[in-house]
Amino acid sequence: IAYVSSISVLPAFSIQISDLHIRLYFYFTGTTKLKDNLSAVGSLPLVSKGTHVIIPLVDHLEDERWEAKIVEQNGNKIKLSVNSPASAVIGLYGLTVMTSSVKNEASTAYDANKNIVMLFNPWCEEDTVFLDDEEERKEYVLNDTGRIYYGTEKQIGARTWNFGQFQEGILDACLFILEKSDMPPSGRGDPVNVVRVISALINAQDDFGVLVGNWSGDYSDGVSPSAWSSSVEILRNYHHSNGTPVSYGQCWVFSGVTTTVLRCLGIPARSVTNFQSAHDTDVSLTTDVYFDKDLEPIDYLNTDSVWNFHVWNDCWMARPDLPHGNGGWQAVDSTPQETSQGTFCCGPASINAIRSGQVYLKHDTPFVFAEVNSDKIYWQRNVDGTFTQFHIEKKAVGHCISTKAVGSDERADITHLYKHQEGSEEERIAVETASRYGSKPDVYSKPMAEDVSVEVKMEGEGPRMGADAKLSIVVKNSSSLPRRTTLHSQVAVMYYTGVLKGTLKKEQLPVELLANEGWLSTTL
Ligand SMILES: *[C@@H]1O[C@H](CO)[C@@H](O)[C@H](O)[C@H]1NC(C)=O
Ligand SMILES: *[C@@H]1O[C@H](CO)[C@@H](O)[C@H](O)[C@H]1NC(C)=O
Ligand SMILES: *[C@@H]1O[C@H](CO)[C@@H](O)[C@H](O)[C@H]1NC(C)=O
Ligand SMILES: CC(=O)N[C@H]1CO[C@H](CO)[C@@H](O)[C@@H]1O
Repeated sequence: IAYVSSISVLPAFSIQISDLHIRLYFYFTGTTKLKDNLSAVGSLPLVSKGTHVIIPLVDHLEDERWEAKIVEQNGNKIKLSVNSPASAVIGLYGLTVMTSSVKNEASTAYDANKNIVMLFNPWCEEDTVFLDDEEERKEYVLNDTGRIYYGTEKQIGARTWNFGQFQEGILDACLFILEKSDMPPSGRGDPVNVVRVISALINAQDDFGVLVGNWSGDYSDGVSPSAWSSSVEILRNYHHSNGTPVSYGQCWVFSGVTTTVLRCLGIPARSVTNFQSAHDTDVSLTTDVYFDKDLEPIDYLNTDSVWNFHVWNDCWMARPDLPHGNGGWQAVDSTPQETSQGTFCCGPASINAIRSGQVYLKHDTPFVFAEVNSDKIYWQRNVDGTFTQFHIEKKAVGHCISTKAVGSDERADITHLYKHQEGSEEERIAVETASRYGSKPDVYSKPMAEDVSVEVKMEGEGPRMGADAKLSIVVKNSSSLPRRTTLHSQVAVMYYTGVLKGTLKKEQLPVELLANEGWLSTTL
């Protein structure tokens, strides 16, 4: 979407406009610094890369091509309308207008003194980011404020966030971020590439990106992650310091800044919160908990964790690179957790592919799948050092996935977009399909005796700060025979990131289930 208001292109000699040859050249510069000397950085605009565009003058503009047409003529002033194709490389362009007289070979070049910015266009049907709903475009592209959810699924909190994508300096900061990436300009017409690069550059890890993550609890030499409520200051600080990473962020800050940058570049985007969000460290697509033979947890193996909540982004685009049906919302996660192809970035992963367990569709679908729909699998070490699974929790992960509703400040629950109804046949098929592509493909191949089930129930709203927590453990037998077993229970406190702080209570109780349904309750 480029508008050049007025460039004076007055021929130095007096001739009739009908005698004039006009030619427009668009140069993709990618950066303001390059405007004056393109050869200095070795990225000369090339016609073959779509970064040097020669625009013909035509009588009728047609869609999907670079063309210009005279729309107004007044004395020796003319006004041109310029068409660009939807696939045009986004970023900064320079413009040169060449005029020459039909009778005279000599031509004169005029450089526009303003840069032109090309953005993605969700209003344009041919554009990959086209979004076919005016209310949704107003929310996901134009709304500069929003809400980011946090807390626990029992006590969901909402934080008002100022995305500020139209505030002064923000577009410049976004273009500066693109400029910092090594992405060749010719790749910038494709929102899949652009979103992937942005997810890498919002975190400072490995590329001096925008924000440094810190979960230590001590933020004395920076700004505490919970003190931010706007992306504006963060992006301005980053740009004004010529790319010095800003301290500190956690997931909601990474997500808020990502929403700003994507909306600013014309890609529909929203911040999304997942409660009970798993972090799978070994691409097993399961959340694994390891115990020794006495059922003591083996801490150094227990690297997978479940966060109270985690915030990432959805962005909207077609996916011509994937099989049909995978366009629409795509998950992208800028919080540095695991590397993808050697870089801390994640996505875009089609949420349709996540829902159906088609984790082999790029990018990073296994990781996002595990965040929302992995089973929690408990393993016990055998005498020979191997592990046998002895319990599966199928509903422990991925609850109340939330985003701000369109056109209101209400919370919209979008869990159904990420996963089928918990426990439904479709959901089980998705989980088992996904795990076949993970590092433990045989997890579901051996049926386990599942006739004794365990459920932990929390009374009321769940634990509150400073109050007692009451929970009960219900053990049920659904077999036709009596069952004898041992109940190992352990109560621990954790940070919201799933990192263990300490153990409060540990117990082993023999349980005998005779009658229809044995049960046992313990409270803390
Ligand atoms: C542009 O940069 C190149 C390479 O650094 C240099 O040789 C050339 O003189 C510069 N041109 C101008 C107009 O500054
Ligand atoms: C987190 O912040 C503390 C204090 O502000 C600092 O000492 C520590 O190095 C930071 N950690 C990281 C990973 O930046
Ligand atoms: C953004 O959304 C809120 C809540 O729906 C609404 O009150 C506000 O007017 C919207 N702002 C814009 C600029 O559309
Ligand atoms: C031996 C015994 O009592 N078995 C019971 C286990 O529980 C199921 C129903 O939950 C009963 O049908 C069995 O009779």
